Amino acid sequence: MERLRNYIDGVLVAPLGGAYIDNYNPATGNVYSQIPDSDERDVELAYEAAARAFPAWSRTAKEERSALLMRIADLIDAHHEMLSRAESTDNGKPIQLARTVDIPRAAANFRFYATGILHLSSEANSMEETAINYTLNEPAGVAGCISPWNLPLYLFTWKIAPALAAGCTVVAKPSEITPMTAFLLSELCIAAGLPKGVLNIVHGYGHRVGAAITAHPSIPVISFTGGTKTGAGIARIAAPLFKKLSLELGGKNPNIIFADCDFEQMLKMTMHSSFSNQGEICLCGSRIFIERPLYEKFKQAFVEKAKQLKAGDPADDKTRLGAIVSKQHKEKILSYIALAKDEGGTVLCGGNQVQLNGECAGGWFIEPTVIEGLVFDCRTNQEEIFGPVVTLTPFDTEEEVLGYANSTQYGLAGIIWTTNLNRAHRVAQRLQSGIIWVNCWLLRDLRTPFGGMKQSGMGREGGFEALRFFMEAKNVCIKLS
Ligand code: TXE
Repeated sequence: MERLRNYIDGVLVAPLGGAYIDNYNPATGNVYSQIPDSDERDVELAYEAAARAFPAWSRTAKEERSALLMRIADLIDAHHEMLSRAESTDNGKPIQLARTVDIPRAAANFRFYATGILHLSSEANSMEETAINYTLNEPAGVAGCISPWNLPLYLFTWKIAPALAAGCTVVAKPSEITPMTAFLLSELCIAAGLPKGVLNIVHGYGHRVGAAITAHPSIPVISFTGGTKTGAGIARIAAPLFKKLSLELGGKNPNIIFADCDFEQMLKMTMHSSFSNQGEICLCGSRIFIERPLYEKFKQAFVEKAKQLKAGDPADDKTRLGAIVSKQHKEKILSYIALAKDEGGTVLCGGNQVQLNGECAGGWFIEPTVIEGLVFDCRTNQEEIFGPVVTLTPFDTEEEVLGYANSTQYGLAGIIWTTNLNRAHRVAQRLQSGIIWVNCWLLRDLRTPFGGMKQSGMGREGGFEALRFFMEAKNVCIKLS
């Protein structure tokens, strides 16, 4: 069975403790590889390699760093099919999604920051005849990057690309649930000629490897994407060490549908925003609010479409709903469906685990599930489920739906469907979300700020903000004589 290795100081190495964790294929329920169960000693080795590499990398000309990152992007493109298959096997997502979203966007992340760093400028502030100030942006040091399992390579590269472009060296940890493409990336980095120690990838559990990165006294910057509870724990450790923190956490996003929307376009996109990646995207719209005159028509059409969406083998080109990432997560989703029923909800379709045949007989699949009849402030409508489960709630006024939409502890994304431009602006302004899509979903311009309000996180990724996050701004004030 394949054993993955850590990528430390430019080479692939076994964990010092010699222990491994089983890695499952969610579509079959079988262990298909093993990943290092690394500990603080491996993190320390990675840190030391990154610290040794930092002086040279941070002083490497931007053009040279850029060229190296472009080379990695080219290698991702050159291995597009292999990486797509690996992502689909490791995560359970449909191969079609990995091919069209995950892997192309991983390459795009590298290209975006490889070119972005060439355009980053700094400010000068003149105090007329008295003095002139200018700002230096200097790489912050060794950066810690911790990423989740839902969009494995996509979110991993969304952190390490800006960190490396900014001139930081990196100790990174992918999710132990989906380690494969990060491992394959380490092979591509070696092939690209990335200098040793610039990027180090340590595999293992969050409470061991992630915690060691977070608590490391000489890693001044932590970029994390994952659950809100984990993020809070990281913040508790990082705060007294005065680390710079970027936290991208959970969401419970509202999808607000007004009766004047373009119905067909809305319906098609609402299927995606509800069930893409089995609902395991922090930006999915899991609470669907429908203006009352449209409620019955929407409900009928949406449930009809949801019933047609069948879970299937992720490796099949035609599959649009794959496997749930882990057995434990599948149980969590099913427990929320049971809770929804306890809370008085009516399951309009789905609600059950799916039993496939053949190779996928032991896999973890759940039907697309649509629930109505719940009050806005019940647990089902307040807590992140992170699966193919949505609730439907009618509303009569803008004021009412804004109250529902803003009622959760989260504030990551919001979706608005309307052809009334004034209303779109008005509602967008009052939604407590860091990212708002009007008449679309998941349309991404990498220059825009990406992140959430309230308990959905801290800071914004994307654009120059991500580059500046990995840098320290230093003001130099020169008095003019
Ligand atoms: O996330 P975790 P999990 C949500 C979703 C999901 C829940 C838990 O609701 O059900 O989070 O998912 C590492 N110190 N999202 O268990 O545990 C861990 O190893 C440092 C939303 O995957 O937060 C992994 O690499 N690191 C989300 C990463 O943190 C620790 C995407 C995320 O794992 C750690 C995924 C610790 N103590 C899940 N414990 C989104 N917003 O995109 C764990 N980790």
